[in-house]
Amino acid sequence: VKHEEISNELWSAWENVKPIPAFSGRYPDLSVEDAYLIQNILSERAVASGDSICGYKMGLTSKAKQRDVQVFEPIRGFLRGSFEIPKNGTLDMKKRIHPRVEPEVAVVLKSPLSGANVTLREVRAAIHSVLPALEIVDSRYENFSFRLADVIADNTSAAAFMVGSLELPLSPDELRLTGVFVRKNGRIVETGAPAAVLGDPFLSVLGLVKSLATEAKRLEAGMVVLTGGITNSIPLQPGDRIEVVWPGETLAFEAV
Ligand code: OOG
Ligand code: MG
Repeated sequence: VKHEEISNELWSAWENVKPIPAFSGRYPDLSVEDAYLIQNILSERAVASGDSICGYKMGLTSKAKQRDVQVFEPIRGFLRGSFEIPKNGTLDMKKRIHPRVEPEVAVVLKSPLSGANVTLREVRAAIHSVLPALEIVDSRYENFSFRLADVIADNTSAAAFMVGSLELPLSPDELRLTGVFVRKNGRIVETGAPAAVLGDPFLSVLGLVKSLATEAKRLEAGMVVLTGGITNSIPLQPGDRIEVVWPGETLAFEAV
């Protein structure tokens, strides 16, 4: 499989805001291992272009999201520093192909996490804060249509994210049942709770650390982790106003 060639196509699709056909059709043997190698080329290229890797994301950690895209395994991607959008900001739709928004729980770390044998207790001890978040996903593939290896190669559709500042409960029991809803142009379109994410979003962080360990990588202090969409993602059109409402904090933006 031609890792460089595939990563070039994905990079151009992002830069030119032009979707491409999924690779699994053209390269039927494209494996998950190939896909992570391609993703790594994209992350190196992002850093070489002056961007930073400010954290990682997990995807497809809820049943809603898995059904959404018909891929039934959790996946990992990286977050570029330039992906972060300010609270109450705007999302520039001219730079987007077919973006969607989803509510997520973000975790910020106070100490590094590494190793295939990491425990949930170690994950909890390394957490600085649990924060409301939203992610914008924007697949580089035509019709938002892909298979497992495609979406991993495409850095799990990562495009942008927003993180709040009001801390959510650190206790898994409380966090699980802290509700969230999404309003689009004043109407509630999705509701959910962090329990949707593997029953406990900290398990998503655990899975991420184990997955990074296979490449001898780790999470650093200060990194942000998106634990995965809680509900279906919501398609965005120019002019849409989105509010992700958590108890005590609303994350809002306007697509322009
Ligand atoms: C794949 C990325 C999934 C999540 O939170 O589940 C994801 C996609 O939906 O395009 O970010
Ligand atoms: Mg997501």
